[in-house]
Amino acid sequence: MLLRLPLAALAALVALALVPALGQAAIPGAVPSVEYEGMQKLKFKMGPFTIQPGQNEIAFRGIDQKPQVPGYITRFEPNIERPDGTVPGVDVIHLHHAVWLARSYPMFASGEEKTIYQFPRGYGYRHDPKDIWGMTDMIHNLMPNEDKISITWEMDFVPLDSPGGRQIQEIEQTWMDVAGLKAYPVFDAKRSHGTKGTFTFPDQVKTAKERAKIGAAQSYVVPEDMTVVWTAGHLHPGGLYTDLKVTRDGQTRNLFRSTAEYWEPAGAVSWDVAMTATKPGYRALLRKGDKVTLHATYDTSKASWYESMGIMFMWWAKGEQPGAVDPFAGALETTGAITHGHLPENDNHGGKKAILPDARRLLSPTGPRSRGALVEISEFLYRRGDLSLDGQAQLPPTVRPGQSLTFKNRDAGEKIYHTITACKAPCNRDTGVAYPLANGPVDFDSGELGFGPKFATPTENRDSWKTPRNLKKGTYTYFCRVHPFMRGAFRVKSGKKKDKR
Ligand SMILES: [Cu+2]
Repeated sequence: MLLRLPLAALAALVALALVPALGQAAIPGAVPSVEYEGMQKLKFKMGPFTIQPGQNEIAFRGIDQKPQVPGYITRFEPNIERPDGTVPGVDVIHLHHAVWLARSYPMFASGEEKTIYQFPRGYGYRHDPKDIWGMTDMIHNLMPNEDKISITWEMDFVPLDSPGGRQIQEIEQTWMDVAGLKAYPVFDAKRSHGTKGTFTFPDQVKTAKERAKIGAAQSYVVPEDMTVVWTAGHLHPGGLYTDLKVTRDGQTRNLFRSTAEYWEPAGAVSWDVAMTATKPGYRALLRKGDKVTLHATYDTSKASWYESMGIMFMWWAKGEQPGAVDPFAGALETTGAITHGHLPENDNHGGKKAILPDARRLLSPTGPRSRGALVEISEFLYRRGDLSLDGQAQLPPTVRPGQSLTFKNRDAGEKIYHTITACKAPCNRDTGVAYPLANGPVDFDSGELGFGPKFATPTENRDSWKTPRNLKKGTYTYFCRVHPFMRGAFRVKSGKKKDKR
């Protein structure tokens, strides 16, 4: 339960710079600020941090700078940037997630969808300079080289004693999470899950193993009358929408659907997306005892999605606010609007041209390379059958039907985690935000091979994995979900002479 950890347990405080917001490239199509008299536009930057080659780690950090006077945060705009101020491509470095914490609870959060929090006029998060701030984040380096990244956030801040401050009412937040609260609340949305190409978690969960992933924060019982004034969802690629629903006296109504609106030409498969948030006039009245539940729906028609999330942050004011609509009595507008436009960091979609050989056309290895059922992974290479290698090492190692090949991650000691994840052959095109996908003819996935405490790493806590024994004859291509430029192949074939390849 990371989010309940005392912040004193966080890593050493990191110096944080307050930089002027002037000259910053505006986010395209950003929802406009709600202006208040006396409002300050602040930009904070934490870092730069050195991001290790291939890093996919959860970090805990203290934040030692924040507004020094009491007031209200009315807008929050998260991002990452390089030391030169540019935003890296999402296919190179991405903000898997970042959660800003205060009073030992999530305050703001973002993933690569970079939703802008803009609270409606008259409402804000009350900041007390005595609050202790921290952060947990996961910056994912998809490349095998070191990088430097800062996490930035821009805030509209209205001091309590300013004319604007006196017009603002405090709102509080409830973290709804289909698989949380915990540091890494994830579930899988595979093609075999759900119906008609979509899967809703947890509604369509069938197995006990999947059921165990349902989080305590999937539901929330309203402790006193309140009015929800803002919410938006967080999903990973493949995500279609998150639904917040409310149940009262056995009846259920929709509270809000946050929809993933994709610019991605390949559809719901990448981070080239924005989530819808509630519109400025949204006021949903909840009564004491109402049960609010969260549901996350993924597209499972094109690919399987591993380590997926479904989160909605629900912001509310106490009591019945002016204009509040009781979802059981009136017509509540349950759809919203995106908070920004297409982001240029998502422009490299990938999959345009073949840059590696088609493994189905490669011969099987001969000589010493042909023996042994172990494939070691080191320095971002599958040492046998990696499509970027040459000669015998590139040829797909073979295994007889009913047997399996073992993969062992030798990079695990460097805290570099790899996966072996099925992708549809030839799986040899250029890497981008939408390529490759986990869309092999059958699903297999090793999970992230590596070690570390489950609450603080995405790993499986093992460094090896065996291919399924039930694969039919043929050539199987795979990639690493953590470093999608890594591609390999293996082959299931009988020992008979006619099986030439
Ligand atoms: Cu990898």
